[in-house]
Amino acid sequence: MGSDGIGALDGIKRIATEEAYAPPDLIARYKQLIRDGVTGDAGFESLMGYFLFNNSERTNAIVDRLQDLGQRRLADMDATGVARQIISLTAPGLQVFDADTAAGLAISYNDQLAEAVGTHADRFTGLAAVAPHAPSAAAKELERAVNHLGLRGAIVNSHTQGEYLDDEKFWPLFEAAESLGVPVYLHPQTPPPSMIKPLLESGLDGAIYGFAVETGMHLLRIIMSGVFDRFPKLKLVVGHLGEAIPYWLFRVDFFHRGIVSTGRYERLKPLKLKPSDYMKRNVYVTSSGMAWEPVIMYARSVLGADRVLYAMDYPYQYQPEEVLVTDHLPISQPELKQFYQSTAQQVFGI
Ligand code: 1DF
Ligand code: MN
Repeated sequence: MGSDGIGALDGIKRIATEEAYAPPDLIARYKQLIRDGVTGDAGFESLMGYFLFNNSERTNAIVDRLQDLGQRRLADMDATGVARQIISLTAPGLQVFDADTAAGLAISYNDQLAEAVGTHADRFTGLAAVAPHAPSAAAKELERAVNHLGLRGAIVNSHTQGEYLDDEKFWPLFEAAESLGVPVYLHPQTPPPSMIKPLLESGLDGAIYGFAVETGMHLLRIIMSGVFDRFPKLKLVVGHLGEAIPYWLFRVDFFHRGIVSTGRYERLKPLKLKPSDYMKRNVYVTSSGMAWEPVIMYARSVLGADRVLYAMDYPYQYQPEEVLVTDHLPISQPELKQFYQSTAQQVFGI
C-alpha cells in the first residue's frame, strides 16, 4: 500500500481513531477570535495563534491537512497504510464559542462531516461535534448525528471554558451517548486560565505535557463524580494512552479509599467500584501520539488488551515511520488485529 514501505497487514485493517479535521469556516472563526483577543483563554490564543499565524512550513502543513477531507487525506492514509480514519473536529472544537454559537455550528459542521464520510464511507468514520455548554442541545445533536447522519460518537475537547464534565449539568450528553450505545471521545485541549500559568510560562501548556495534565485530571474528575455508577454502560475513549492515568491507578485507588472513609470532601464520595475498575470497564485508551512499545504494553497489562486501540493523531503527529512501531508490537497476530481493528469496530460500531 504505502510509499514508505508500510504495506497492508495480512488480514488486518489499521483503523486510526483520533484523527482531526477543521472546516475552513472554523479556521476563519479561530483567526477572528485571536485577532479580536476576546476569548480570555491564554492557552487557546497561544496554541491556535501559533498554528494559524506562525506561517512556518510545519504549521502550514498541519493547517492545510486539517482542512482536507478528500484526496490529500486519503493519500496520507495510503502512505501510512491506514485503512480508516475516525475523524473529529480539532481541539478546542466549538468549546471556545458561546453556547448558542457553538450549538449552531455543531449542526452545520456535523452535516458537512457526514457528507464527506458518506462520499468515502469505505475510508472515513465521523464523530459528532457538540456544544457541551448547551447540554440539552448537545444531547439532541448527538442523537441526530448518530440516528440521521451516521456519525458514531461525540468528541469533547476536555474543559469547556474552565468547566468539567463531572458537573451534572453536562450529563444529558452522557445519558444520550449511553442510550445510543456510542462513545464520547475525551480529547485534550490547553488548560483553562485557572490552571495554565505555570504551564504556559514554561512552554509546557500544549501537547508536550499540559494537554495530559488537564485531560488526565478531567478523566479523574469524571470517574470520581460517580458518572459511571449513574451510566454504567457509558463508554469514554481517551487518547495518549490514557493521559498518564493508567500509571497512577494504584495510588488513586489507595487515596480514594482513605479519603472517602474519613469524609474529608463532599465531592469525593463512595463509589460502587474502585476508580481503577471504571478504567477497565468504561474507558478505552488509544495510542494517539504514543507510538512507544513499553507504554502501549504497560497500558495493555494494566487495563486489559481489549481496552487499548490504535490512533495516529493525524495531522498533528503524521509520522509514517511510527506505524512500524505498532506493526511490530510483541503480540500475536490476533492481538494485533484486536489493537488495530476489532476493538475500534466494536467501540465505534463500524
Ligand atoms: C497539537 C496536538 C494540537 C494535538 C492539537 O490541537 C491537538 C499540537 C490544537 O501538536 O500542538 O489536538 N493532538 O491531539 O495531539
Ligand atoms: Mn489529537
